[in-house]
Amino acid sequence: MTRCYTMLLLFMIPGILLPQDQDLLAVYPRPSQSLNGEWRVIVDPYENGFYSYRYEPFENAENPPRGAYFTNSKPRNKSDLIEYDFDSSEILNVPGDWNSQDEKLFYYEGTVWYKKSFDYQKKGPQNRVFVYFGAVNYQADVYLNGQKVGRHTGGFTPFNFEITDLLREKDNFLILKVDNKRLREGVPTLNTDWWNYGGITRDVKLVETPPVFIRNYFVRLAPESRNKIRAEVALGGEGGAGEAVTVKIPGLKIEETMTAGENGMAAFYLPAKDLKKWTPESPRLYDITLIAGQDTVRDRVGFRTIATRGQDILLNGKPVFLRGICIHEESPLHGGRATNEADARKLLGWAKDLGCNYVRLAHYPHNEYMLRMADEMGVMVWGEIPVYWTIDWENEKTYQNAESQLTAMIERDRNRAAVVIWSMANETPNSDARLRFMRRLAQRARTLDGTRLISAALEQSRVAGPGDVRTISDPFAEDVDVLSFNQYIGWYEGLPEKCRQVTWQISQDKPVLISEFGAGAKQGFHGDALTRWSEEYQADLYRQTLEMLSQIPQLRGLSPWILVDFRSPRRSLPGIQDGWNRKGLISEDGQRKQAFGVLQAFYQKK
Ligand code: GCB
Repeated sequence: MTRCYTMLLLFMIPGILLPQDQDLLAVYPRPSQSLNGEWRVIVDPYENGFYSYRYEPFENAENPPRGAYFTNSKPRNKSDLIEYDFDSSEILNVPGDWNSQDEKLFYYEGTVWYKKSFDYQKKGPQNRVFVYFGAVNYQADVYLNGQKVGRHTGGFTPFNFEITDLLREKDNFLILKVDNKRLREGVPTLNTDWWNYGGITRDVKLVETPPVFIRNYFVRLAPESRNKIRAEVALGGEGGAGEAVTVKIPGLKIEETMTAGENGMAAFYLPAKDLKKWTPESPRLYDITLIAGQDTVRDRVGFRTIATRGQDILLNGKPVFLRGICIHEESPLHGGRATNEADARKLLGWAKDLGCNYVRLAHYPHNEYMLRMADEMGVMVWGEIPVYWTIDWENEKTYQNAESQLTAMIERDRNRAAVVIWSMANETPNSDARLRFMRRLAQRARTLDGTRLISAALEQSRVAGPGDVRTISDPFAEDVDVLSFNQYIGWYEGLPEKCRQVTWQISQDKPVLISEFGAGAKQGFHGDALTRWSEEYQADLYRQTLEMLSQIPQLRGLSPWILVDFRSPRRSLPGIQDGWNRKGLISEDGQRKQAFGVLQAFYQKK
């Protein structure tokens, strides 16, 4: 079945794919050459390889001196002075943070240089080659064969650069200056409650495409007509306009072709007859193949709808309760940042053992394996950007940084049926500047993807007057689809019995999610329910909190803080915390605490 549509269709619903972005976005489904593995590194706290002794960046010079580390210079003769040598320097594994690989880098925040050598045989003479990074925390300056290819800011989102013109068949050297210094104007800012793991923390790949290539695509149920699939395909490279684009979904007997328009985009409406919707109980994914000229991309995509009606969240039109848990991107298998499929399977497997159908991936975009695994395992996802606590709200550059992280997250993950909520921020203090910032972000998210719910983890407040009545007075509550907030009654505020004194008056006619609650407990430490840090205290807090929150009529889900204990430099109490936030339901070495069973029992009844 082949049909052609005019490009007029594209303008009938808000533009989703952005023609101005030239990045190659669909990377995981493509064949690639991995540059994972051992990289040579030089730790450079004074940025000696980047700045001259007059503190001028070497890269600004027309001919950077050989002392610039990205030139990868070697002594030319026995008298020559070169004060570094990648090839006899230490080794770190990529993907991986440096903190958990080398004891002396445990607390390090600054610059580390990375170098990898490789050969590369292009498959077609006209083809293009890109170097792709799943994430580098926090700023990466990238050089190939001594030339700068680009800079990227933001520690949790993917990026790539085209390197076609610089690439050789033999002895390429790829060098990165990676800097994880925290910055007041950064996103996140100086202060967080998680470890600032530095390094090339996700996969590195070389991806080859034909001259015209599929840059990105968005395939989902058409928001305006639920019995149709909407597939948009954006081509990159010269000459995308007029290229034939084909979408095949064999499981639905779909194969359609159309011609890309002036802007290199093709947009299809495809019949969705007999389609099995994606649900947590039955996470059906369909193989899809996209073909444009010589380029082919294969992916697996699920179809479902998510919406709100009054105070309900509707999954495929039916009310659903989100039985969730928060997760940080830390590996229970090898320590440090989680980096691979096995980590994702372990973390999401534990969430499923707890009875979850939903996870909040806090507080930044997690690696792509988590999202793909959530699709496969049937776990709904809240995705978030690190707009956390006291961001520099007045600073336009900070806004642009947050917006580009939001864009990169949505563009990477919007084909994942698992994702149901985009979160703009966590516990941000109310002010006019902050409200403007957040509203711009929410507007941007809706433009990029009108098919998900928008939220943010807000804070609750006390109503003046008699009794202890709590409410949500944050004006950003008007802008969200789902009203979410964190609360720590019984931990930061009084003892667990306080839950019995508090009542809730939430006036917004929206579904409510509790994005966090919790208490610290050291696994194996026992006492009575009033003994801080004991498993019994944490379990009692869970019991009392669940009882209290169940009184909120609009309650449609929870994601308590947190699945597993995680490293935080803010948590120093010897013998108990030792550098770990202990609010996990599971210890860092995989032992369940009593509260795990309390939440599991609650979820069994939901
Ligand atoms: C919060 C934050 C989270 C912290 C947690 C805590 O409200 O959102 O990032 O780790 O509290 O343990 O205090």
